[in-house]
Amino acid sequence: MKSKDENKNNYDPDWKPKNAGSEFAIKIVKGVEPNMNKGQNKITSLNNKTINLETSDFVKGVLNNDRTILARTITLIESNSKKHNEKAQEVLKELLPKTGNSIRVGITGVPGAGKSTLIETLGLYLLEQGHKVAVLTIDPSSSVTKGSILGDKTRMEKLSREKNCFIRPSPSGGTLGGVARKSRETMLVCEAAGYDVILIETVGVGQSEITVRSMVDFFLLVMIAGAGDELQGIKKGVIELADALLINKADGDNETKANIAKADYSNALHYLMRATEGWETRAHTCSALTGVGIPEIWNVIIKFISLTKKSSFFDKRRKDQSLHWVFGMVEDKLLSNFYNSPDVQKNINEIKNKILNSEILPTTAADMLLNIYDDLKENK
Ligand SMILES: Nc1nc2c(ncn2[C@@H]2O[C@H](COP(=O)(O)OP(=O)(O)OP(=O)(O)O)[C@@H](O)[C@H]2O)c(=O)[nH]1
Ligand SMILES: [Mg+2]
Repeated sequence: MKSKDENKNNYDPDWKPKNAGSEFAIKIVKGVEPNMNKGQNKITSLNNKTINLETSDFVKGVLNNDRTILARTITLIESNSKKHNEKAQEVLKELLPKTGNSIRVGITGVPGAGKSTLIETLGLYLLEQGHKVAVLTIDPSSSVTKGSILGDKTRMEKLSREKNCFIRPSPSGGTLGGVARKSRETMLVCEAAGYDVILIETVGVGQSEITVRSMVDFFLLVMIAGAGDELQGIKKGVIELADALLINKADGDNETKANIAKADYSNALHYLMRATEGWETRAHTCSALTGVGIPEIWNVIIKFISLTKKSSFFDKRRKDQSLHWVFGMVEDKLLSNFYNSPDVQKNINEIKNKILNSEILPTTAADMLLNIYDDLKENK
């Protein structure tokens, strides 16, 4: 609530304690509107232009791989404004026939395993081979830590200067579902712009690798020798998502250890489920720092793509992924409608308290909340 003594330029914050007296001295000072005509604020003026561009301008710009328009299209996708999202959907609809022609590779592994360094080295190698490479990262925690994004920018320094490479860090904030939806759409836009290899980095510490697995053709798990499975947080389930294990940092004193780890994992893999029908997941070694083993891992990926295309598992997986995507969006929308509905918001705290005080059963509470939501629907 703004206080009565609010004036045009400053007012009390919403979180001011109820009974605070004059000793509560914090005021919010209103920002100054940027002067858009003079283009003093780049972001606002960019947004302003974004709104003014026609759908056909976006579509043409992306298809011509105009990097500025490509970046603006992605900004539309990532925006939380309804207006921007509607525009983004119009653009995507036009671009859809031009999408799908890339090799989509997910790269996961614990923090520090060398994912970004690998992407830099592999990316440069792919550019030499004539590919166009887009790099996306999925990090739902980035809005809090900001750490890995900063790190990635410096670690992909050479790659980021290449004209046939486009790097886009994770959209910040929001739920993993929301971040993933945006990244999926960004991936499609990059494909329409002619990028034929999409590399998606995610930190392998939780749910995000399952999300990335559901977006890519090939899933690579980057590991380091000698850290111990426990330390690496690698669960059997994560290994079972992978199409290849890559033991990185096989250089200097570490090379022997990496080879031992490779043999250990190769044995273990015999007893695990395969991520992809008809494909045997194997362990490999590389050094992202020196480049040793990088062409070899790319050959593994090429072999995988050609084999799964032949067996039509490639198409089947992509179709399944589309379905997964659609229902994921439905679930996200339903959940946000539920939690944002005014009646649910009005009652949810009271119901929570009743559960905590053992006044009602959890099942009753769930019914109550769903009924409140239903009532709201009927009144509409
Ligand atoms: N010796 C050696 N060091 C490496 C290699 N690859 C990466 N490193 C180093 O390991 C550290 C972490 O590398 P990153 O590429 O940032 O690792 P990451 O997995 O992307 O880390 P997060 O993004 O923080 O999860 C850096 O200091 C790299 O220089 C390698 O092949 N050999
Ligand atoms: Mg990284």
